[in-house]
Amino acid sequence: MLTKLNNILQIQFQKDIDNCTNEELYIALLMLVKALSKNRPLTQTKRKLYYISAEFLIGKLLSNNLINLGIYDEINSLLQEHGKDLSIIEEIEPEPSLGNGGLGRLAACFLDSIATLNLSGDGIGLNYHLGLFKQKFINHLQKEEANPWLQKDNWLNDTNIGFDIQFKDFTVHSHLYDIDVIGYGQGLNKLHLFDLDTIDENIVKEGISFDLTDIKKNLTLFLYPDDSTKEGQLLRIYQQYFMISNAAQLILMEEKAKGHDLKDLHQHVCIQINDTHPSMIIPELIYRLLKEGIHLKEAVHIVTNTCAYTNHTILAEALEKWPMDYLRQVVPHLIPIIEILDTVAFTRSEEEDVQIIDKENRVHMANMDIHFGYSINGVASLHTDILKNSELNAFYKLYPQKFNNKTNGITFRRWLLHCNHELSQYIQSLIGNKFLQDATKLKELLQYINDENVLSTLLKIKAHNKQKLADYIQKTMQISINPNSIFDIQIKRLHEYKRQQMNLLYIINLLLKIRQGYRPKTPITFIFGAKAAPAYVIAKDIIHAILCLQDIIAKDSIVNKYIQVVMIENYNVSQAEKLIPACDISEQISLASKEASGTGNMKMMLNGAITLGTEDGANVEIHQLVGDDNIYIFGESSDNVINHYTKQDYNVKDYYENDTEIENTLKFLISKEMLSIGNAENLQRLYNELSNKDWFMTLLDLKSYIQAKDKAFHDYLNRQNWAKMSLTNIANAGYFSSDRTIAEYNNDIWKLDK
Ligand code: F55
Repeated sequence: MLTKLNNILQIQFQKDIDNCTNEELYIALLMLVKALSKNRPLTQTKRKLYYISAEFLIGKLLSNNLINLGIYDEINSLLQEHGKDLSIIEEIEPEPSLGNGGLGRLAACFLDSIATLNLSGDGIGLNYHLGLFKQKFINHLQKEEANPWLQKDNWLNDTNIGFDIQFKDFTVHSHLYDIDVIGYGQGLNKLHLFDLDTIDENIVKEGISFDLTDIKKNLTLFLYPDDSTKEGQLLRIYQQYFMISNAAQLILMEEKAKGHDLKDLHQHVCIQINDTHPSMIIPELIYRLLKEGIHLKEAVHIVTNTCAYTNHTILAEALEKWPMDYLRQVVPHLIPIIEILDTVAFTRSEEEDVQIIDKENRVHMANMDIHFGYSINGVASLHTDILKNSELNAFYKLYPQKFNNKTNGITFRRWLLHCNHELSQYIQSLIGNKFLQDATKLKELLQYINDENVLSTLLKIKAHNKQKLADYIQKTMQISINPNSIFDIQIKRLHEYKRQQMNLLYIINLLLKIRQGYRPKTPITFIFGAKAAPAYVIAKDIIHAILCLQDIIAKDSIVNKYIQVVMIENYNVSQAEKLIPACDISEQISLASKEASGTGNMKMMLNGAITLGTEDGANVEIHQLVGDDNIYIFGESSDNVINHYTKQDYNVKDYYENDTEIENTLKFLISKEMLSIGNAENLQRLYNELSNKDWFMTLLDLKSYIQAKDKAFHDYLNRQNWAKMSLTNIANAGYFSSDRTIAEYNNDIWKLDK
């Protein structure tokens, strides 16, 4: 390996390993990995999957690729012998900015598992130049900046593939870049990212604003451009159509190249539609099959048996509905097809809930997916039940056989082996490495539940990871945190339903108690990481309030002995890799029924954190696996919450009007102290929202949250027992391997090797 590496360094920089810089070494390693992956054959199965997604939140790739190629340890020690440090070199890689949250990270975990299980399945998406914005905190406010991540040397392989994409008023020609997806031990697939050569990053003015109408220059600039205006919505439609028309053409091209008859498309291909963003692939494929001379009825049949849809949310505002008029302005050739599909759907059921085109002449993308796909799945068992029994009940009655659950998973290569090297080595020293193939083997750890040595080693590893995180925060943010405090961590997109505001109210409540003389037994560090969508006003107000509180506590010389708040700037995958191994308490506090699954919950559990959560999403399954004693569950059940919404009987005032403690906690948001640091506009708006509306029922669960959280902090003092809980969580995390999830997708939906 040394010879190979030195050869590359020689050709590229006329240097060898002993006198090259870390930057040069990073580039050489990137090239080495690319060369090695070329030696692997592309994965072949009888059928091929295409996973189409607006996001692939892949994270940095160097270390993961080295792990999956089986050469991480070899390279690591080789570098050490020459005075180099792989952990420093891997930092040089910019993080690809191709996703925003759970949906995108799930797609990335899935690609890893699909390749690892040696299934032929490629990802298809877009090559956003500036991706999701970079978050800056200025005057306690989130500011958005462009996030250029594409450097000269990168993981993209240029292809000479491109397609004509026809919009109403003009045609563009796409350009395909591929990233190798290297499985662990075996498997090689592609992530196909489509782009346009005419994109112009210079049209971005201050922050992230740009001319929304200059499609040839802006099409693949940003992920999720602001869609609060008509122009913004049109741009999203342009992006989506560009993605799926490229996908359709690539798929049909590959099928023809294999000599397959397009009439047999569904025998050879399946397409997983990740949320509704790629839904236009359905009418687009029908359109293209018609052009190939296939009759309408047959085309509809073929496409229906090719496409499968995954739902990631029940939030109405996140289920896409595009006005027919907008679609007509961008892709008029799809209009007659959508109208036909709408008519066919109407013949199957006249019920309003299942129509494709609604009374306001908007196309319900999810409805089209369910009628004209052969599978619809939710992403955790509770979520799928809610889809079947309430949200999509009308569809469930129509097509019960299409509905299935696929509880999410995470790749243990990134979320254990890579991010927590010490823990993964230690687990291997205890139970061997069989769990790397079959994650449920982690259960064998349970034999050590009373082994004091093992328990104290687990605590020691956690302490190391906390120290490393503290060093990182010191270095990058110049904030010093106490590594001996409890690390209570909430990291996820900012959304009212995820209830970062409830965590905030807990901290305010605790601050007030400390001022009244209460003394926590162990200091606590509350860590947040979250980006808010640029147009999501209240979410940005919540960030503002957290940042103000962070300051107030830091400046209070009594309170700061006991608690500290740190909000991490620009939370992303690379930071998650540092935060998760250091987590003691994993905050999963969404309003029951609203978090489809969550996957951060699984990552933290796997790394030995204890969940503090509601019975929502996959928390329900975590709870079942670890039992009552190894998790902190609180709050109203999803049934009760759904009832409150149906009856519209939740009145937030009931929860503070006769409760001065809660009232004072709320009022702190607009106290002189907060207003002296923050902006009246933001704080008052947040206060009004919470005290008048509280759409996501923060106050409904606040009391039981406080109780459960206090108990967790109290239990933390019993270190031995805490270590047992931690071990139990790690041991039961095997179920959440994305290898299991993908095996289920394959058995029930894709059937790639049949
Ligand atoms: C982004 C843009 C739009 Cl228009 C709609 C949704 C999203 C998005 O980011 N969704 C998302 O991340 N959903 C999450 O998917 C995860 C994977 O299934 C779930 O674990 C999580 O509960 C869900 O919120």
